[in-house]
Amino acid sequence: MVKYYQPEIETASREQIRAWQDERLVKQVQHAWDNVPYYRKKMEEKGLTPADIQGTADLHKLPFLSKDDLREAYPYGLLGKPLSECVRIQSTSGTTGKRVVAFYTQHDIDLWEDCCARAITAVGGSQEDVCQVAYGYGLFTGGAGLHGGSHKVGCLTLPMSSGNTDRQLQFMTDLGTTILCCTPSYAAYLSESIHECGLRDQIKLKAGIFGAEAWSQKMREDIEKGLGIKAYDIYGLTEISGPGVAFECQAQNGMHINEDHFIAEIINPETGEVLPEGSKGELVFTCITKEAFPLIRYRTRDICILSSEPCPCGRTHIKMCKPMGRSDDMLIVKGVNVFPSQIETVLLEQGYPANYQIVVDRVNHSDTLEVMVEMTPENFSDSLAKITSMEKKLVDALRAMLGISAKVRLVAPKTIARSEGKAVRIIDKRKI
Ligand code: DLL
Repeated sequence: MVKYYQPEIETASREQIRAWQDERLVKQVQHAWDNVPYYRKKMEEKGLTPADIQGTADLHKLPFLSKDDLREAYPYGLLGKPLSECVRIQSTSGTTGKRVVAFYTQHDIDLWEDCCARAITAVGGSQEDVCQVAYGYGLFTGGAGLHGGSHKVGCLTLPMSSGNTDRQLQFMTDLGTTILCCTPSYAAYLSESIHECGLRDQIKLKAGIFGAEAWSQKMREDIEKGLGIKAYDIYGLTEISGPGVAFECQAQNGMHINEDHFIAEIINPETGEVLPEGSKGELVFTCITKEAFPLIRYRTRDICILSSEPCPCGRTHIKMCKPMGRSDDMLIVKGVNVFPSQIETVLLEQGYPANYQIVVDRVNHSDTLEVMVEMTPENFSDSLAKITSMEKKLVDALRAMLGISAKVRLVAPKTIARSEGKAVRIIDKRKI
């Protein structure tokens, strides 16, 4: 029996899950009311007291929290426990504005690591595995979360952090890494490097746990083929603990949300109205077991769909699809909504690698959209006529997908800087 597969929790009936959520939500609202004056004020502004919240059926009455609240309350305004009981902070990877700082008690760390352990177990991980954690360590939650999860499962943990690719490959081959955890862009880069160094026969990888940024189905297929593994998605955000809020099982068809710790809702991002299951909208989380940072109805800005269709793996926790974009980083170009993931889909479908940059600018009051993408070593050419014809094909495909025209610039392989963490794919000069 694998230790971190917890069937009594992960395959509980929907009624049982609902009963846990009802009970824990009531307790959490009382905890926030008693200990987080910032949230108590928000409830009072809506004329609410904890007595109004008897279970999940009342969740919709509660006020939302957003990144703006976190900035306003920075750093301690949303703390639910005295600082003396907190043992850790983690912080967002964002580079603009004030950073978001999240606090953890030891209990919170334990629950977070349990969630990551579930994710590792779901991809077949056990104490027989060597787990290479190549997410960034430090303030970013990726390294710390998967590291803790790997320990709990009992894997031999390689705390590599991101970067230093030569060293990653050396440990991967010398120590026989079987599970790789990193961003999908770094996984793609590692795959490229493994092929270049002729190491494909020397690696023992069987699975990868890749998340923290958007990646398409086509990118999954490329990574799986390149590394000879199964590539699984993992989702999370610093505010709600970090990776492991949701994770993919072997069905590779959506990520199970750890519903004994988090309640998920989908709302209309414009109106805040709660939408029925199956609708596309903004994902909102309520943490029902966290002590130090008890966020209630936190708006993630991630656009998503939830589904409680039975999963072949037997888990009953609701699944979220891959985030389909963000309600806030959606680009509006010439009045048209453009999701970077649509552009990536076109590029990959046309046989280009996921090494691209999208540059948006405004010239003479009119928006311009430029997509810079690398040629592959196979289709690389320095013939101007050939490049022009390849660019035209991409321009047409992008117009068909987006409904607007984009300028395409093909560049030589390895021209665009590689990312060791989250790739910087959008440069919106209009905001600079
Ligand atoms: O990215 C936590 C994480 C680390 C998740 C490692 C998975 C693996 P933040 O830096 O706070 O936390 O960024 C959170 O990243 O709101 C999503 O927009 C995006 N994101 C996270 N996971 C995925 C994913 C971490 N699997 C923000 N697919 C979230 C697409 C993701 N986007």
